[in-house]
Amino acid sequence: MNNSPSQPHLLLVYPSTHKLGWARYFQLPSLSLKQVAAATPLNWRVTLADELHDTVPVNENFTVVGITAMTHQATRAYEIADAFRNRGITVILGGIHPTVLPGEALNHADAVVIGEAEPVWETLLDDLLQGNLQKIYRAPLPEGNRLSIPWARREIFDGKRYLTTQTLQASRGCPYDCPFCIVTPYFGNSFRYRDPDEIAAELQSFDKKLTIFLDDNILGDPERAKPILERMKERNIRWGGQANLRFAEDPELVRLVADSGCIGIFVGIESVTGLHANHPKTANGSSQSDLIKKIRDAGIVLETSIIFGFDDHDESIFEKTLRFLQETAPSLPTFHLLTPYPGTSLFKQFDEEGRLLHKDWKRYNHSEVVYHPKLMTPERLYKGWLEARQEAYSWSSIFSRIKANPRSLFTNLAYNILRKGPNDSLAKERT
Ligand code: B12
Repeated sequence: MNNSPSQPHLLLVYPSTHKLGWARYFQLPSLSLKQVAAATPLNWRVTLADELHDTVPVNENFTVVGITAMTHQATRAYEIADAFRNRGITVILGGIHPTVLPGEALNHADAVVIGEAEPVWETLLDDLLQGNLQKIYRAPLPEGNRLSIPWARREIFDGKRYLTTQTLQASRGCPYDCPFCIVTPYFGNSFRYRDPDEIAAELQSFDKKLTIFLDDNILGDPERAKPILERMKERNIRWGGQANLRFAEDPELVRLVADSGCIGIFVGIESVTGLHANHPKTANGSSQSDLIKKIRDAGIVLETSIIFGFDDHDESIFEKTLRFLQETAPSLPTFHLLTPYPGTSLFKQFDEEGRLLHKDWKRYNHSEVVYHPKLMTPERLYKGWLEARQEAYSWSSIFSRIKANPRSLFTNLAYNILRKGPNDSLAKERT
């Protein structure tokens, strides 16, 4: 690849509002930007500025700057975009927030990419070089169930330290459509899988063991997931990923996950009431407790994400949740505050009901209450969330979970200790 002054140069920016200290070395690099880099023609030079590690070089020159933004990053993304545009440098915004609110993003960008970069990025760069840049590049809504994506360009992470840069996707999309989630409304309800041979070839290119799948639901289609798990087992890979509890309804899949070098599965339990009418994920036949038990018995480390603040949650939800966690003992519970992200049906509902406290996007981060809960005050919800986190990571709770997970005792202990620190300091900082 040449590096001549005439070579077009793309700067990709991952905005961050806070510095993480040593914890930055345990983060995963942005797969979104890795894929944008992969879709960039090879005659372009590509540089990454990840604000967790780097200062964004706002005084340097680039042919174009591409910035990604989730909602909590949008305000910072706009600041960076404005700084470049004030110097006459072209800025493109993409990612979930600009996809949902392209009009807002266009106040800070020369063009916005709506949806996935792959189908439109090369055209955009050609238009730019020919002085014909359009304002909106809209990727068609994905269809069918085949996913073919260019291999990630991991060299953009060279020189930065992350937990691993070996992240990839086996699929995109999710078969469900939860009211608080943006994935299906904006990326369509097609669940697309890559060819197992293509995934195997990408895995083959990895030199270290630790690999993280960043799918919405890596086990969402058991018949497609199984061949991938077989290959990871053959290659002796250590891997983690996100799924849905219902994978435990298939005993063969559970066994395969356990045998395939899985270091942990993250699942959204969302609410232990499991009752809210529009929650399609909750058990069809088996209860959440049964499914957790099956996963635990197979020795799989399970991280469960709980959300507080649904409309059927009153003050008793905290106690009920802690009791549920004590009884079911998943390895690592995590707790989030319900956040109505723009573009979701939840956002529309709360906005129409006048329940949003503000639209200060940087505070839409799962750890602040940004709306009026139905059955308690925002303050009560916040306090309950903080206390639940603290209680779940008290030594007695940790030990009772570890006792219930004898097949992965040391891993569980290590993970829980790593989690306890940040939970304790958050509680200290905010109470
Ligand atoms: C993997 C993942 C994570 C990983 C991220 C790992 C990493 N560093 O890559 C982890 C677990 C760390 C994570 C954390 C969080 N996540 Co997350 N995550 C996802 C998930 C499941 C996939 C994202 C992904 O990488 N997809 C693959 C890439 C290739 O696709 P993509 O991001 O859509 O990018 C494509 C396009 O959007 C576009 N694009 C993106 N950026 C740009 C930029 C330019 C210039 C261009 C041209 C195009 C472009 O092109 C890309 C390639 O096609 C999504 C759900 C989803 N399906 O989007 C949620 C999601 C993005 N996360 C979400 C949230 C809320 C969070 C957290 C805030 C949750 C929390 N409080 O803990 C944190 C924030 C962490 C942080 N660093 O700030 C929300 C964001 C909602 C919103 N409106 O902001 C999502 C959409 C989940 C949801 N169901 O609502 N997440």
